[in-house]
Amino acid sequence: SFEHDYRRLASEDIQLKNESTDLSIEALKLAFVKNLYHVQGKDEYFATLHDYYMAVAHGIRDRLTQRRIQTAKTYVQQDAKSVYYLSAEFLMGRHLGNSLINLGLYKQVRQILHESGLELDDLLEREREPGLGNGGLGRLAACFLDSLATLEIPAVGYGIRYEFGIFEQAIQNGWQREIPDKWLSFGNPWEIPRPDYRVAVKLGGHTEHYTDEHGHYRVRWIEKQTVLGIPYDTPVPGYDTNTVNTLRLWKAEASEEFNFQAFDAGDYFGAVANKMFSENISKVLYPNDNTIQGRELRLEQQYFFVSCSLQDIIRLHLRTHDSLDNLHEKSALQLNDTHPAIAIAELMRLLIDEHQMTWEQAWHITQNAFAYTNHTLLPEALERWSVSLFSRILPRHLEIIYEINYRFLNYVYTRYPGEFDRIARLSLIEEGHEKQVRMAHLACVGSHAINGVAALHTELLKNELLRDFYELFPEKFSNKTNGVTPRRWLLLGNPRLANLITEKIGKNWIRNLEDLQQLEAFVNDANFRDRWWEIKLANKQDLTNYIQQHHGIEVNINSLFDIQVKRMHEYKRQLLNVLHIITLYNHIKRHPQIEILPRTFIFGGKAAPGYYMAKLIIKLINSVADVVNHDPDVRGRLKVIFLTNYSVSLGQRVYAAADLSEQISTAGKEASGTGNMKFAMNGALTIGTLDGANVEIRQEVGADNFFLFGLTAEEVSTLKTSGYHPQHYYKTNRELQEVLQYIAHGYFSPEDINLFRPIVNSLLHHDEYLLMADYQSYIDCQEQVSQAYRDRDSWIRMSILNTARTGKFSSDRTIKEYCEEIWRVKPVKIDIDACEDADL
Ligand code: B1N
Repeated sequence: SFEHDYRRLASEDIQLKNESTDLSIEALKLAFVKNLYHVQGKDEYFATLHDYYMAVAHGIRDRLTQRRIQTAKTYVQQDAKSVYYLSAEFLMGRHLGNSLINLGLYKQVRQILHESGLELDDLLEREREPGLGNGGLGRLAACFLDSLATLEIPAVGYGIRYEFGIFEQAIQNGWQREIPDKWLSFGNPWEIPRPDYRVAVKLGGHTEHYTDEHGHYRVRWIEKQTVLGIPYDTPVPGYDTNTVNTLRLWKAEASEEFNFQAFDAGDYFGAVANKMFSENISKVLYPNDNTIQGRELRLEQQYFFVSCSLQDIIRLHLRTHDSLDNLHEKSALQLNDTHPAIAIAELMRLLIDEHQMTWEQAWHITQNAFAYTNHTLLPEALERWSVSLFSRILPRHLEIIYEINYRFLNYVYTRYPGEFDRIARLSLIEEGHEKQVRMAHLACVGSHAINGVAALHTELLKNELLRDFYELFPEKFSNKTNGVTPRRWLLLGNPRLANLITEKIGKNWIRNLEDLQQLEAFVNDANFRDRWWEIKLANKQDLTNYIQQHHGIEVNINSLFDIQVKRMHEYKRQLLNVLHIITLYNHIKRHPQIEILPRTFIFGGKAAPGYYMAKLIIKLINSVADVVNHDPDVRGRLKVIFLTNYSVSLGQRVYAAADLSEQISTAGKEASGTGNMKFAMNGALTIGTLDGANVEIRQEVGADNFFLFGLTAEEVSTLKTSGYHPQHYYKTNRELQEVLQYIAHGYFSPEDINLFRPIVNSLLHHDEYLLMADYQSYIDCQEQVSQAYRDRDSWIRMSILNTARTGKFSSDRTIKEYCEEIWRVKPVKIDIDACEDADL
């Protein structure tokens, strides 16, 4: 057998291990050449840049493989408790650069390639970014995986291997156009399919209740169809550790049994239709951020990946234990928002129906295994599924949810006898003309821990959105302020700054970001400040070159780079930023000789394809850009750029080049934000509201080093309940009138003067996000920014202090808190004898 042969070969010490683990320059060179030949099937005569990228990627993946096997083996041998992070999105970003950084091979590989006449940067650009997420929520999951591996925590990320990730954004005549993201068409060297670990997932049909041969009451789910889940594994290396964890994503395929059945019956098209139905499940990522689309396929996606993952976790557990009684002692299951919350009913079903457990025991295990993170307070993002849809797709789960609810509401009644309003508010089922399952309520009841993602957000959760649950189970609630990985967002994205920091304080900061504090000792060192500034200018030059190349727009690197990159959403108020630009433009038009600080306004972000207002705002930004960038009165003092197709890779260029970070959401709406942290870490100053993690960033960097404006969350709420009248601000503010009139009268849309009317109407008559109320405060604050930027020396000091004081916002800190306070998991050291200490 193969296994026998393999064992014999391995014992005869065929140098398999050394060949794919050797990190020496000679071994790497050889691996690249061999892979070019044998994996890509090319030699230098035929090879393209993409072939070279693939050859290097395979060489690096081979070096991760031995570590991953060793990691998995060690976890099993030590019977370690493991984290399973369930998320519908993982926005990983490109793998090659990150793998080189985390393996400590970046500089060596760059050198090797350079000696062969290849530039690493060119190869890195050949990698198609896996865009399997929308924005902050998916990127947070990716930062968490990096920190888990770096902290040597046993962990698996479970999600969906979408065939099409987030659409590619094109801009046509100023409008967003969506292009399908065919990210797999040139192959993906980072994943390994594992068809031997496939699982079957049922959908639809009905249930049958019966008594088994022991006289026990049981339920059978007779499904309408079965879909197969095939796992694809991607290695997740930690920084400067031997740990390599796994991201396991599920692809949906047709189950052969079903196909053949239909085929045998002569129903050829029926068989093919089933195949299409099955493969549709993992076909495409829903492109909404912070809103739901209550589609049947989306519920099927959620259930599909959750069921695959739980079956996989159970299989792994039973490999080393003979029962599931201690499942919760060996597994911490984290729900990344409610998208995987159906896992609570699915684990109950698996334990009770498939593993013959009692309700009470199954419930004990479920509650102790699960924890739930809430990521948003926005009502349009709270998941509710109609009971009728639920019963059609997941009939057994609906029964289980009703049983959970019945028992839960009985308990509520004992705590609050006679309080029927409270019971209705807490119920997992929302009554109304169409009954709905409230997924957040299911997540709260089925979990032992519930957390928000920033201090303010957690307070609002406890006092508003989940108030009744907080009163019932205060001990379940805690805050876990988000963080970002300094490996990708500083070391990889800003190598110049990273090198300067390492030169001054050593390289410990990469694993222990609080060490950045030591930079404060250099704020009074004029030479250090000069170098700090030169680096910022060099990064701005890089971004300027990118803009020149991709947008054909000339930018002045001495202007203030004022940047807002994030998903397009009304609550994030890109429109408020535009109102500021038009305000400055109006100043210039009225007084062409006016002294004005040169600024480059940079935007980037995708709008959900069905989000009309967000798309109109993109068009407005591009229309304002057209006018401002070409008006001779402006004389190049203002430039407006809308970066097409904002992504993780573009982010890596953008954060390093920013002077000013726009974090201007309506207070109380942005749960945390994580871009805000990436900017501050890279030495940008923030102009922001007291929203999400901005509050904590300001606390850390100091009020003097942060530009604060706008209403507080409390003021927003008071203003709204007392009756908000946006017209009041319009009538009393001359400048605001002028600015809105530009838009209303078609100044930026001469070809269709009413084009932007809906924007003006919305501001004047609803203004849900209080732009009018915050306008003057924002404009005044921006004037302070301009003044501050003129004092270069003081600006650089503030910039240094921002970087020095963002240690708290490493996702390593966040993950340590989850590990200690929610998951109760400990690091496991991985030994690799053959592993040499590669230097950075
Ligand atoms: O999650 C991030 C936070 O930093 C952001 O403030 C928050 O807006 C973001 C439905 C979401 N919340 N909810 C979503 C994404 C996709 C979807 O289909 C909701 N994204 C967030 C990380 O905590």
